Amino acid sequence: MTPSTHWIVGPGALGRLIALRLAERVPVRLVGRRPLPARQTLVSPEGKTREQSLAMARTDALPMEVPAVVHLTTKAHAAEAAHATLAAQLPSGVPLVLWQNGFACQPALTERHDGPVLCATTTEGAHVQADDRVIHAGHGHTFLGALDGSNADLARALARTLTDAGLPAEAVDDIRIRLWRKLAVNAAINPLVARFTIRNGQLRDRPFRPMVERSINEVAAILAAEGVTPPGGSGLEGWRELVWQVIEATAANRASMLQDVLAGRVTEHEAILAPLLAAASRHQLSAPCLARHLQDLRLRTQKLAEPPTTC
Ligand code: KPL
Repeated sequence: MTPSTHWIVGPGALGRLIALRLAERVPVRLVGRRPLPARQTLVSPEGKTREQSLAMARTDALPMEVPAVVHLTTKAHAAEAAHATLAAQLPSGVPLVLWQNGFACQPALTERHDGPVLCATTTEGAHVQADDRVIHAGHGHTFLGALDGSNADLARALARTLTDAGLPAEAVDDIRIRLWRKLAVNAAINPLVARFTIRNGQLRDRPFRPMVERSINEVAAILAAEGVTPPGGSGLEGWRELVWQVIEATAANRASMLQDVLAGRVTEHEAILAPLLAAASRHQLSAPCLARHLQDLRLRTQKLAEPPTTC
């Protein structure tokens, strides 16, 4: 029998959004480390609620079924460990879609996975309201493709399935550039809003505006050296336009890194800032603001891991 079930591994906000939308079109199974209620509610950006039952499985006790596709939707820092657990239980050849932010796990997992690998980058906005309720906060667009441009038919077929399920998607042959562009936006916005506990729109005001500009200058210099262009194709101005456009469009939002900080979770700093700083060092560029953000966020992660002091 041809496998038809899409496994979504990592039932955070994005994972559950994808699962609940895809479930209207194809068989879906949501895979995670802890049990969640099978009955899930999705609230659309227009405020419509829709309840659905999803098939579930625990990562450490997967069913015998062979999935048609595995969508890995964990946070970036959890992706490689989740993949290792899965890979031990999957036959070879199962396509994998990586939905992570940043540019850390994508090259490693593309190399390691025994089957076709696509990367996805999306501007769909979602957050979890409860164990059984996800808010689809804003419509977006998804791009899909393999780092080396291979498996174009698979990317096109998946883009069609996602689009039919209400998540507009497009197969592309330059996903690497698109991943770096999202990383650039995340690097300019996320560390600052997380550090000052502010919504994205507050970055437009003093004293934050010059801080954003300094981050953009560093990001633009690094990406120019890496040969990554902004969407308009015109250097620093192109990056400034992109970042300020996103800040404007998401002014009322709390960025994902701020949500992680507020919830006491590890942030995605290693996936977003570390690849940029590695590129800076390859090109002998200094990036003091980005380096300071990475250092602060690493320090915070260390503190999270320390046992609470008792007296
Ligand atoms: O992707 C984002 C996030 O919250 O991580 C945006 C809204 C673009 C901010 O960087």
